[in-house]
Amino acid sequence: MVLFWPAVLSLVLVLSPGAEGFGILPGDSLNHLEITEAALLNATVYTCRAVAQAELTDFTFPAQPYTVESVAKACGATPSAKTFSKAITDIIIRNVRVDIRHALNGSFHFDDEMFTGGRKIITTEILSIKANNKNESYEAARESLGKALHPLQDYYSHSNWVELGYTVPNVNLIRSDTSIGNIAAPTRATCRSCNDDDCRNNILEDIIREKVITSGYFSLAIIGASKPPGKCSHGGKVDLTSTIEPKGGINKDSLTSSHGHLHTQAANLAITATSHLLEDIRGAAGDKQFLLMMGISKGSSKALCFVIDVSKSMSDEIDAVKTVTSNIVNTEVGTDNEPSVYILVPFSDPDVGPLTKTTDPNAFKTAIDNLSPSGGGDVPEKSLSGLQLGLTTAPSNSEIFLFTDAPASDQHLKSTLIALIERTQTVVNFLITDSVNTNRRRRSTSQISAADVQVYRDLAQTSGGQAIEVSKFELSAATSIITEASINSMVTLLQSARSAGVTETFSFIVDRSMTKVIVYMTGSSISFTLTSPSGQTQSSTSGPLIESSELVGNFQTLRLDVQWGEWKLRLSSPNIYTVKVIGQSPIDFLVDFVEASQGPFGGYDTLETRPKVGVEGFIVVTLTGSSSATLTVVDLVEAKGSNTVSGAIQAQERNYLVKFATIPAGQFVVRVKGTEGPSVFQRQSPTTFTASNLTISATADSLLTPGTPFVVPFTITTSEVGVNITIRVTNNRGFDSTFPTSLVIESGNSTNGTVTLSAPLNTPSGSDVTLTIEAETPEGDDNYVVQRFSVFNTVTDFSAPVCELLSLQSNCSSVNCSQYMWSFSARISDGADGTGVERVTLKEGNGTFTTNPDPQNAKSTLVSYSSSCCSPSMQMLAVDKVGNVATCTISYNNIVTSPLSLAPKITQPNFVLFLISLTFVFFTLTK
Ligand SMILES: *[C@@H]1O[C@H](CO)[C@@H](O)[C@H](O)[C@H]1NC(C)=O
Ligand SMILES: *[C@@H]1O[C@H](CO)[C@@H](O)[C@H](O)[C@H]1NC(C)=O
Ligand SMILES: *[C@@H]1O[C@H](CO)[C@@H](O)[C@H](O)[C@H]1NC(C)=O
Ligand SMILES: *[C@@H]1O[C@H](CO)[C@@H](O)[C@H](O)[C@H]1NC(C)=O
Ligand SMILES: *[C@@H]1O[C@H](CO)[C@@H](O)[C@H](O)[C@H]1NC(C)=O
Ligand SMILES: *[C@@H]1O[C@H](CO)[C@@H](O)[C@H](O)[C@H]1NC(C)=O
Ligand SMILES: [Ca+2]
Repeated sequence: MVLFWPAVLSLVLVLSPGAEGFGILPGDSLNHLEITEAALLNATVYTCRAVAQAELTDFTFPAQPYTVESVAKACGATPSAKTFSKAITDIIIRNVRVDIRHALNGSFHFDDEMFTGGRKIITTEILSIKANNKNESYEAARESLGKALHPLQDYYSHSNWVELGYTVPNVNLIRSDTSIGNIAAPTRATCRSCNDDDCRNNILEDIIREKVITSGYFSLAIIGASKPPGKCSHGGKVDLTSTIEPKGGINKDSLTSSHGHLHTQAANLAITATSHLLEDIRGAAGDKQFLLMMGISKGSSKALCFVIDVSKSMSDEIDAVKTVTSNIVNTEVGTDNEPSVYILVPFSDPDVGPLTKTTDPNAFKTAIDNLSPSGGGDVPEKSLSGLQLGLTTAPSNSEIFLFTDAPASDQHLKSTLIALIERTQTVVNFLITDSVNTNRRRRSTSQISAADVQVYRDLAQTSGGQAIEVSKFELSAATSIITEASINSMVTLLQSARSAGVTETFSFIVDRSMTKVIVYMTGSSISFTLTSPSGQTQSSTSGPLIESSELVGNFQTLRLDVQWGEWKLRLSSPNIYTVKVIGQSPIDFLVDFVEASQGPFGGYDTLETRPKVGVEGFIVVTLTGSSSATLTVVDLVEAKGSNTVSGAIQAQERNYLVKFATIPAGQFVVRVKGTEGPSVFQRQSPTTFTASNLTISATADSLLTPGTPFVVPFTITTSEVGVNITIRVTNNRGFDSTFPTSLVIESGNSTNGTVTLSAPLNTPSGSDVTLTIEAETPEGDDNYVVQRFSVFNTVTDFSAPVCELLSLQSNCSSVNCSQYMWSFSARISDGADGTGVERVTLKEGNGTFTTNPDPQNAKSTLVSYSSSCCSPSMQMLAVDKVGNVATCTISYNNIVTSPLSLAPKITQPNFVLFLISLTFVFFTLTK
């Protein structure tokens, strides 16, 4: 089997702790990150090939080793490189996090012979992933996927599966309804002592001979270690059970582990097992949905998300949105700019929603066309609740457009929204009509005051978006300008806000990868002077440096003549103003705050909170869109000034760990510089980040059962004892929650609390809920933790559908196959207790394939197929409603090989005896 050596050692040193599970040790050992990345890249390549085959388009395998960029390109989805990279990182983070959050729970690592517990984690997460994908909750699916893969991969390192001589994965680990295998009895001895230098033969001969499955025991302490007599240990320096008789260990985590001589076999089996699990998820989801889970789509991979005030006064605005949506759908569908998902959130007061989330542009258009102004009126509207739903529904790093002519009636949500913006790094643009700035003549009470607009401005600025104030007549023009840039996948070169009266010169670099450069300014009476790299200057919109410009309301756009090199832009205004420079380029970056784990294995985990102010801090930067770009500088730049803190970069191929001696107080952005060949590039995070003196952490199981109270414990820590902390808790689904509204920091500098969430019984399985817990000191220092939980209903259907052949006809002969045909009909059923057949699709075969509902049984589907005899076999995939997958292979001339289904009823054609193949297997595994 080909072993993939990913080009990236990437997050290895950053995120992967060493000791438990495939780790990072010297030599060419493979760790969880590499195993997972190799399998994800491979599964994506094969899925894209299947899609290409179905669409009759060409497909070329990328060269080995695969990379994010080469796979995205082979998939015809080059602009998806960033979302693909993010999806892989999200899955890997969840995998590696298991070592940090569940270091000592044997089930998560198949230690301590905890086979039942380990399999339960895997199979439960698989069902949850399938439910999430069906519900298009792809981010939740990725989180569960990472969590499922960790124990699955560890099995091959920590059990004796490899020592038993198996060269294929244990298929029962991803099935719920089978025996895992011949597991050693609790009292049965499995190992003898060995010397650390040579533990190759420490597993007892009878265990090997009888193919008894066991795994190593693991503990950081001798006291309290519960290794029963005669059992194997995990082994290695941190595992103290390996110092108790029988001494030594059996793990294959690296080449230098106790059974390091089997590391490569174990790692390869882990890759294959990961591939099988992915194949199962893909079968249940369908190819296109699987690719969406991986962040790959034709087009831009970006969401188009509108949050619209639909109260009475909004009819002109709604018409403008209809026009702009039509234009986008008409011009972008089928191009590289086509959005991957469309989201619509209408709001007034008290109504928010219903939410529309669809991949079908026409369904989106219809939803927009059906909007009509109603309710609300001359009162503030629930704009922030609408935005909360948009922010928790759109994928991370999206761009949202909010339309309103009213102040927010729910301003208490402002800090929650800032938390969501910082966590998702989504850009929010406000299109505000009827504000005092744009409607000076009218003096209606419904106008938005300057103070009310400030809430929108603050949110826009934190997210790197614009707060555009225009008249109703200018709205279409403003919307076209701002959405055009968004769907064109522009990168941010510079973004800043300044107080009234400040004059400042900003600089930005236009690099060779850039094909368009646009400057946005919001404010009034802004004067500017542009200086090009060659030293030319220009202070008005007409001149050689500016190709075109538009001014609508408070929003000025300059499209620059693209000249490589460093530009300068001097700005001044008697009023507050913002400036943003964006450019079209494939090269971009992802940034995540991480913290060093205090756990036994070290490593770094991503933060779901603000980083701690005034102390050492770390971020991980990933460059996307170029395989040859190198990161050279990472700075945290004050958002309202120019002070910077520079980071120390530790390069790890595609990813970088960046260490800052002190995380600054106040708002800051992340600015990176790098090189690609001779070109120097500069990018900036659109999002503005803030650090805090408080730390907050929450750990809860990720699956929430409707109707059952779900408890989320959290801890707040700060250096001052006795502080009274205000707690706010919100969720995006309107679920009931109970929590303490204030907590006092006790001795030990921390305090604990719990949130109890209750999802109503009718909440659909596979949906998710985003919970935000906020903590604020009397001085206004605040921090939060944002967590997403999957809603998951217990599943009782573990059986895949079965295929039953009803009739088969053929007159194929060995000569001239093209003159002859074969055909069959079959029933695909899911059993009386099954959830029913959801979908049957043709996987291989060139014939005509049709499916029809079974008039006799609502849980079954009828299939008919006819094909030229030149294509002698076919394969179809049958999926039930909870995602159990079966593959049926049928050919006209084979023997029945696996009558697992009901006995085939064969209608015998008049003259020839036919031999039928009816194999029934779970995904690619033949037993
Ligand atoms: C790559 O994926 C294909 C399709 O799922 C699978 O058949 C193959 O075994 C995988 N290769 C590896 C090395 O996992
Ligand atoms: C609590 O914080 C104070 C002030 O920073 C510090 O001196 C003290 O050591 C902390 N106590 C604990 C138990 O962490
Ligand atoms: C903390 O503050 C809240 C609200 O400000 C107040 O109701 C509560 O009594 C305070 N708790 C203590 C222990 O002072
Ligand atoms: C909070 O909970 C943790 C873990 O359950 C515990 O170790 C700690 O002592 C608790 N702290 C307080 C202040 O109750
Ligand atoms: C954190 O604490 C320091 C010193 O106590 C203080 O100067 C600073 O303003 C605080 N930071 C925040 C974000 O409140
Ligand atoms: C379908 O046709 C293609 C090209 O004609 C051929 O390569 C392929 O093997 C056929 N598939 C089956 C299942 O017969
Ligand atoms: Ca079933």
